[in-house]
Amino acid sequence: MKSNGRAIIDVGADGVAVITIINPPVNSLSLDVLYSLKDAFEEAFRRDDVKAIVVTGCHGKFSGGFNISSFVDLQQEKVAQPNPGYISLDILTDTVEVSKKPLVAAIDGHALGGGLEIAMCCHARISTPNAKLGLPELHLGIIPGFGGTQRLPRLVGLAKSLEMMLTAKLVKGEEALDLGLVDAIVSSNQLLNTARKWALDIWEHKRPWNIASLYRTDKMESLGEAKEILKFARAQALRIAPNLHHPLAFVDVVEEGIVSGPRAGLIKEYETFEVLIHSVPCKALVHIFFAQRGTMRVPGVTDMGLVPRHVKRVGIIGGGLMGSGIATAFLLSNYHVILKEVNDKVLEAGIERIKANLQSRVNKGKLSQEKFEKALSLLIGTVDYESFRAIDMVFEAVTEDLSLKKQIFTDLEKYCPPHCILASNTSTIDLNLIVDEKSKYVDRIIGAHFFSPAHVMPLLEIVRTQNTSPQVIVDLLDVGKKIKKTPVVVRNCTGFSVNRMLFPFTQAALLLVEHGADVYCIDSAFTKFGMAMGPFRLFDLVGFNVAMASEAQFVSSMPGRIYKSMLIPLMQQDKRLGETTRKGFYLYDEGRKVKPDPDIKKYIEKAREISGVSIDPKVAKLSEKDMVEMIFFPLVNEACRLLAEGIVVKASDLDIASVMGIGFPPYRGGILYWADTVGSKYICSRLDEWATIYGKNFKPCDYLAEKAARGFL
Ligand SMILES: NC(=O)c1ccc[n+]([C@@H]2O[C@H](COP(=O)([O-])OP(=O)(O)OC[C@H]3O[C@@H](n4cnc5c(N)ncnc54)[C@H](O)[C@@H]3O)[C@@H](O)[C@H]2O)c1
Ligand SMILES: *[C@@H]1O[C@H](CO)[C@@H](O)[C@H](O)[C@H]1NC(C)=O
Ligand SMILES: *[C@@H]1O[C@H](CO)[C@@H](O)[C@H](O)[C@H]1NC(C)=O
Ligand SMILES: CC(=O)N[C@H]1CO[C@H](CO)[C@@H](O)[C@@H]1O
Repeated sequence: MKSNGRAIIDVGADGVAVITIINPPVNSLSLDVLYSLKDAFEEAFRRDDVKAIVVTGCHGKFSGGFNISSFVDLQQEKVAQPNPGYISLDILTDTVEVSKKPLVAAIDGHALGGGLEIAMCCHARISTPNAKLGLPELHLGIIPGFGGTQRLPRLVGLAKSLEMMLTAKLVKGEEALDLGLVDAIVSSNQLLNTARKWALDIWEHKRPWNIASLYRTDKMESLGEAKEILKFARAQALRIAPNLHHPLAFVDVVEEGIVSGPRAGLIKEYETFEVLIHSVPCKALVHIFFAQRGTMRVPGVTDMGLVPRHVKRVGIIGGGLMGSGIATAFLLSNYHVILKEVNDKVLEAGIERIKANLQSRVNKGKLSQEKFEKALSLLIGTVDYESFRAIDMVFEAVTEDLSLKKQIFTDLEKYCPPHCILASNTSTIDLNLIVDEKSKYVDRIIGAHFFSPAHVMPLLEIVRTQNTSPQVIVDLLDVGKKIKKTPVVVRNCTGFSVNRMLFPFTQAALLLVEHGADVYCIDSAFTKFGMAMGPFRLFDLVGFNVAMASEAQFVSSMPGRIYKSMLIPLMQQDKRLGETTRKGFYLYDEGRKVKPDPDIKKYIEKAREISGVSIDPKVAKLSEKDMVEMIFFPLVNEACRLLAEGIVVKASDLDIASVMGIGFPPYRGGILYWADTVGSKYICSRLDEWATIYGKNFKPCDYLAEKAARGFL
């Protein structure tokens, strides 16, 4: 059987045994690694020539934590259940931590999850300044299983440990030192020697031999304080995700350790872990973890052995909202950016927007002054194309106007070098129309659809035409990853993946309101479901002008499936345009506090009158579950169409698009994963039922109907 990593032991002449975890690329933990570690520890304890022990990783990484693929094996019960209790208690607590020989962890790179839990069993920890330490289990729907919930509070204090666990926050070397999570910081090349020396010093009593992390009390708050902190943490856990159990489980397990002692805490920890690993949110979050990485795999493109070309200089045309956001994203990732505008005045405004974007990161403490200066130094503004002769990739983000875009691409072809990738930010224009089919350059034209604000929103839709070369797609995927976006490759269609899914969603919401459902009840049903906001709050955020412009496109691209409501146009007439005018479906005060507006009723009544719809008592009394279904199932239906039409290549890409572009709760696994848990038969039957009452907009597409007949998506 293929081995999933191992640990090796190497005893030096100084009497220090160095135990190295070896499991590239991230030194993840597996049962093989753990059992091999156990053997290495036992050998070190047994051997008379070993005085002290150093545990470390390799290739600049300590350990990325338990291999997440093995979670899937556990959930599907493909492997014999490794007993977390056995690993946590018998191995880590009763063998390693109680060792009579000093143990020092030498940490470089990541020490995450189980990796940090092993390091916390050691008697001292030395790290590099860039090492990142943390327990990110929150993101996976579980709690740590190897003692993390008990040892972290005892090393850094209760308040700090709960904050770290409930935000899944990683801390870097310096901060870890301040917190007491590590005992010293040294550079990478001194790491191992310092750790060896430290271990020997403990052995020779030149340094204090700290008692086991598990039994330390020096950082722990008094019982009275602890109660307050736990209370606060529970409130925080409920706020983070009222639908989730596992954030609360962190607090319960930590509390057990305080009330009944750390050993009882360890037992409750692994028992809770075993339950959570089989929970629906954990499965969904693990699915999202892999789905997100999976967007980088495009059959027929990324499996051809192509290597992404090096992109160093990026040109951006148009310094408006989108262009300046895109420029900011590139500058933050150390790319040289050349921003072109039509004249000096507009150029200056664009540069100011970029500065403001960067400054706001400084203000939020997310960017140092030094990095701010560095980023700005990489930016060059221009009003002509001369400097475009040396760029590798260009993003066009000018006003949405076909003839303007055509002109720009003609210019670009003249000035940019032959290898330069030509990307357009168009959200509405068919790329095939922008570039003359006969152009020599059609193979390097690609769409790059960012979401506003581009330097903040994580998703990037990469739009390929039938002529875009696989190399160019591979290049843009790589660039997207480097600027910290999650790229999803799509084919051209109105709205691409995200806006196209959103359209039927907003349409169904309008339909329900005209038939008698309450705007604010609908939004509340969606926030309870776990969305950041409901459809009407979203309308306000996007702005009514944008929403109506988008509707106009769908009217021509999906004729026969449009629900024409006058509700928003009526509000537009009164200059209520959404959040920017402080009046939309809600009222917004100075501090952007949101309030429902009773006046909304009169617009709804008028809209109803125009469409000739009367209140349907059934709709007026819909349960929250029904509201969510009637608005989300049309979105599921559209997602199925996107798959059937080949706009996206796999369902999991739409799960990511829905989570990152629409705010669908990741712990429900994304739109199609969720649909699968609800059941395609049920979805189809409800859509059929509504189609007969409210029109064919609801009618399930062939793809969905077929899946329902077969019983899965
Ligand atoms: N046990 C845990 O709780 C745990 C462990 C590791 C990583 N993480 C999370 O994953 C992120 C690290 O990934 P990145 O994207 O920054 O690194 P990366 O993209 O540099 O990682 C390289 C590859 O390793 C894979 N990978 C990383 N850690 C893995 C693991 N433990 N099991 C299986 N595959 C793994 C990734 O899918 C990726 O393909 C962190 O943000 C962290 O929150 C959580
Ligand atoms: C996790 O385990 C799987 C299967 O055993 C392996 O293919 C994969 O490379 C491992 N991942 C990491 C990050 O170690
Ligand atoms: C770029 O895309 C955005 C968002 O889709 C669109 O509104 C805009 O018109 C495009 N161009 C510019 C210059 O922002
Ligand atoms: C390359 C490609 O897929 N082109 C399509 C873009 O979208 C229009 C309208 O849907 C189609 O007609 C093109 O074939």
